[in-house]
Amino acid sequence: MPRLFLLLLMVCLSLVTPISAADSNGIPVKNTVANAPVPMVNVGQTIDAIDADVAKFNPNIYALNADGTPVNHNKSPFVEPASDIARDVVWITWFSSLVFLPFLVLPLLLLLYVIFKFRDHGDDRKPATFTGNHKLEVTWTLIPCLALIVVSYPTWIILDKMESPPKDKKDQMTVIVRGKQFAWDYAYQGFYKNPKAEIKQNITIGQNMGIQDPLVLPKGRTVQLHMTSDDVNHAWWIPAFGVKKDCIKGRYTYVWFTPEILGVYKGQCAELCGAGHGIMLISASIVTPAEFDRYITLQQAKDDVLKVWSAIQPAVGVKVDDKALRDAIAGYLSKGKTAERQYALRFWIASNYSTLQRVPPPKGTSMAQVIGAQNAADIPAAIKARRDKVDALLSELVAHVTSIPNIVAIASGDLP
Ligand SMILES: [Cu+2]
Repeated sequence: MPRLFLLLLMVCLSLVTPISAADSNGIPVKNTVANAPVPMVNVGQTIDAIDADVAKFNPNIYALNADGTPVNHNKSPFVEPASDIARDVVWITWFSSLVFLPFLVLPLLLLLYVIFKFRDHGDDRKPATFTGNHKLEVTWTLIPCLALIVVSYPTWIILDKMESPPKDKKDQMTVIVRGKQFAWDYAYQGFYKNPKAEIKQNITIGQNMGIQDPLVLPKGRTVQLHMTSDDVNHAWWIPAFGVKKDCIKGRYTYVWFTPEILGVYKGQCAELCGAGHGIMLISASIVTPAEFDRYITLQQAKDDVLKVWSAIQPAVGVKVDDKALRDAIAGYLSKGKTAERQYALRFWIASNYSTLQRVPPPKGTSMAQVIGAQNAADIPAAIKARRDKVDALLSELVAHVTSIPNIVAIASGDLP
């Protein structure tokens, strides 16, 4: 019997292949599904560069395809591991399961065998009366001990790795994560690649119109999340990244991982934290490094867009005041007219309209009334009309004041 155990143990070990099945960039060769472009249901809006950025930087995690399936589905680390840590966690889970599987299966088979073999055959045979077998007892104590040692060694290595971010900070970044009933704030702290630009790049995101902002991260750059809480205990958890950590008031916990696959990832607070715990959702969008640089540029112009947004999207039932809108856009441009800032204005208006459509309209009103449309079917056209209005005024005001050659390229959908 001990030989059988050993044999099975060896078979199990040989079944488990190393996790380093990766291409030359260290990216797993599987999971091509997640690299496919994420389709976006963005009713009525032309899928141009701006809308493509909105889908990446402000993905609608509630959006459904025409057949009712989610546009951005939940990704399991076992099917679509999306970080280095996730691949390690999945590997150690399968490895330990396979090592321990014989201890579940073999005693059951042995028990069944003994029950049938030595059952009462009705031939008056007496049961055996021997007790104890030291060799056997020592053997079946030692083999599980051996299995524990076999599993504990790689487990310890991975646990240690999860607690020890890579020492080379050159290609890393840090984000402070604050849990609060019932949302998350993210403060991008350090972009070690360019320390001089860090102060400029310090940005904080959280909620917009009550909708949780996603954590946007660049593919291939290690991120450290330092987590804390403003009130009760929460836990930040995105399964596909293989990380889950408690956020505790008054202290910092942390995780690190390197996102490896582009796409939108969904998670959830994993610590029962109150009445709104079930809707304390988490989302993350992994983008290319170039897209991430653009995201940071957009974030820096975000607050300046607020006045333009209030002018183009006044209170329910109030008409857009063209003069107020023109003044707001002129005010925005007075702080800078670069192609990036013009693009940022157009992006945030599109992004805010995408968010607005996810927010339930105030009681007694409809989404059509909020947008200023005749009826539900008219909503996309009404939004497009307002976006066109901003674009037209932007072109007019920029051309009026100074010549910005890129405005033509931007208007035709090219990215700055
Ligand atoms: Cu919670």
